[in-house]
Amino acid sequence: MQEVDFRNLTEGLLRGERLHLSKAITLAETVSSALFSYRDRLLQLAEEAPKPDTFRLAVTGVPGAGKSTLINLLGQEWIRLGHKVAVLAIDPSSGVSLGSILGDKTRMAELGREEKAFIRPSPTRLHLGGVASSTFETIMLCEAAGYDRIIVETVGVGQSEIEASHLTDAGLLLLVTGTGDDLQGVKRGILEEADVVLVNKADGENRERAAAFARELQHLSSLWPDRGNGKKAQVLTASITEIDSILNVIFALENFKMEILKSGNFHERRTLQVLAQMEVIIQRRLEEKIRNQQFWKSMLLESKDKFVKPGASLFQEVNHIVDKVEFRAKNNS
Ligand SMILES: Nc1nc2c(ncn2[C@@H]2O[C@H](COP(=O)(O)OP(=O)(O)OP(=O)(O)O)[C@@H](O)[C@H]2O)c(=O)[nH]1
Ligand SMILES: [Mg+2]
Repeated sequence: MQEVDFRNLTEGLLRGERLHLSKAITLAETVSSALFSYRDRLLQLAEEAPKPDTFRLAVTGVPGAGKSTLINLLGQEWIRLGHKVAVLAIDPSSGVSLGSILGDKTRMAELGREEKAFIRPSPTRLHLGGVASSTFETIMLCEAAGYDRIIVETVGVGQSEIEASHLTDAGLLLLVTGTGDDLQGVKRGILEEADVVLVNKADGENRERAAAFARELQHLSSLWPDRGNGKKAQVLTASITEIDSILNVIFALENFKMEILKSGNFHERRTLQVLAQMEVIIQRRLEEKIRNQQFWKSMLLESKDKFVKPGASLFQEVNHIVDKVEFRAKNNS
């Protein structure tokens, strides 16, 4: 990368150009050591850039619950209200990702055509570091480009939900009736990450059942512990066939945002997230530094050679290498 390309990239990013935002995210995710200094400058710049008043939302729910379909509508409504919307996906499992990315292309087609929308399927399967290791940086870049409503969609129920909830201001959980998502099937841990719970696909034959399920959940939510913000999850029903139900979701979310802003919980939560990210990013950078040093590469090769013959000890080698790394660090300081 040349200096002039970098300048183009950052200027375009700050102007809010989608193409430049895309390229900036790719640079932030680079594994090429030649680009690390550009990446670091980019992130610093993005951090310092003036940003709109932003709101980050995690959308979770079992596969097929209707997340992408809902985000498509939610995003368009937000844009009509004057916002710029970025949609990111966290997808830890390589198996599903291709299918869901293809599916999302069609399910979010209308939103994708909006000038003020940016949709980025997650390339997490390319990461060595596991689940969406750079989603935080991606969020920051989107905000530097002027996007003020950031939606993080997760695929599957599990680790990615927890991850997403640590990166966002609010959690929207989608449930559907009649798919084992009854009360026994709903994992408590997942409910606890939600600020707004949607019983989705409340239409046709499902309508009554969804309403009853929502009532049960609302009752249960009064028994769940809150997320430390003094607020119980709000339960709603929704269907793509009723635009009013989508507007209600927006209303509930914006309301929630206003309340946590007022109570101070919004800033408290973001500060904790920054501190948690600081640790994660430092660890990643340290690993990167070690991995790129010649001594590390030759040490690994040497150790691997020992395993050509039987009898070598895994843990002896591990300890030996860790000691050496520590010794070098001490002597360099
Ligand atoms: N009847 C009805 N169907 C819906 C509704 N919302 C979504 N669907 C359908 O449910 C199916 C799954 O929707 P998606 O939006 O792809 O679900 P998802 O949660 O994003 O799925 P993954 O990304 O695979 O986890 C699609 O066929 C949608 O058309 C709804 O409100 N009512
Ligand atoms: Mg989806």
